[in-house]
Amino acid sequence: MKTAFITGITGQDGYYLSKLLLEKGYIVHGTIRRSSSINTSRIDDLISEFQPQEKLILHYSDLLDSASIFNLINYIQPDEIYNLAAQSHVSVSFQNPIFTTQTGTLGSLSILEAIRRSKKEIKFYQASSSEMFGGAAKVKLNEQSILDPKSPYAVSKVFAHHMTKVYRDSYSLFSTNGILFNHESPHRGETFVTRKITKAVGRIYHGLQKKLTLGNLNASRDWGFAGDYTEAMWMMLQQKSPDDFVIATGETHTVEEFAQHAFSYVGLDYKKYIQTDKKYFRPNEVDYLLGDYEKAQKLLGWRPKTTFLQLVEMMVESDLNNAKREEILFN
Ligand code: NAP
Ligand code: G4F
Repeated sequence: MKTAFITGITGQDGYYLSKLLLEKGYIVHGTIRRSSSINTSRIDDLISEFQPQEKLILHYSDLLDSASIFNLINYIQPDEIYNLAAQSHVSVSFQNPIFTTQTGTLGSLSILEAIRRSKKEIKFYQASSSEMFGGAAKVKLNEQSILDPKSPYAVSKVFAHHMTKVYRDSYSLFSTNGILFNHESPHRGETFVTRKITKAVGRIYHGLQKKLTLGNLNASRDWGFAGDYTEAMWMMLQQKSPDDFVIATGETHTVEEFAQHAFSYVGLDYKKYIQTDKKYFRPNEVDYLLGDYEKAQKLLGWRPKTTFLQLVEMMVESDLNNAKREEILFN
């Protein structure tokens, strides 16, 4: 029976990855941060099912507390570590650059150091990001493409990405970078653009909201489904040797196209509801992201299973249900 340690288990990917590993029979340890209100809502169903059987074990920790990371890795002795924890909102990284950078850089390095000092061979997954590419040119990006980060978030991801390679090459660690393009789901944080749109569609449809205010509608993203992408993370750690992989769909769509499909799914014309406000524009925008997942397909046998339209529909359906519940509760 394998043991996995997941940082950032309370996030979107933490939910899908821990669900997958628990279903595969893993013992899963995860870190949660102490906050004044409980922040485990995304994994509550997994907690109810797997915590009583001691298959899911949660520990208070923060990536900035390197002592706690060291102690946990020493205590858990995991076979695999998935480093998903990050201040992952690009726009917020301009407002909180130091926290974002410290978490993204020193946090990852603390884990790599703990693995280097461990007697056990521990496989490591680093959550790298397509944001590292900067998205200035309209080209398909792969593992060889030049990194040109445009935000504090992206710079911190470049640091961890390179450090993961340095530890692989210098100390023969099994350390892997998954360069994941945007991936979404009904569990996506509500301030990322896809979820902000689908949540608004649900609420507008149920009469709980009138307008949706967004920023740059022309930005283009390669959007996939988080459930498909977390499976790729696991596949990377089942290989004989460590490597870096781009995970993407090979299709790109603008924010406006996403909104158009989301509104039209419930028979509404998005143009009647969307307005823009400068406050949602970024100091430096990543205009265009499109990924080439050929290497992952060849070596991992991975390909995306969910189409763009299926993703939009899945998210709208879920937010229609959420809005319906809200309507019943508060009206
Ligand atoms: P998410 O929903 O924002 O989850 C981030 C997780 O990190 C949460 O559990 C959060 O805890 C935790 N966290 C934040 N700061 C921390 C700290 N200092 N110490 C410990 N934990 C901390 O992000 P996601 O979408 O699941 O993404 C997972 C990882 O993949 C992130 O590293 C992200 O940067 C990267 N990534 C995501 C995408 C994407 O499209 N989703 C694409 C490429 C790469 P709280 O719940 O307490 O806030
Ligand atoms: O949904 P977003 O905030 O995601 P972004 O910036 O692409 O970052 C996400 O994907 C990265 C992978 O490439 C991850 F590494 C990162 O952790 C995160 O998960 O914004 C997408 C696009 C941007 O161009 C933004 O300017 O949508 C545009 N946008 C337009 N209006 C908006 C809004 N973004 C947000 N969050 N909110 C808006 O109102």
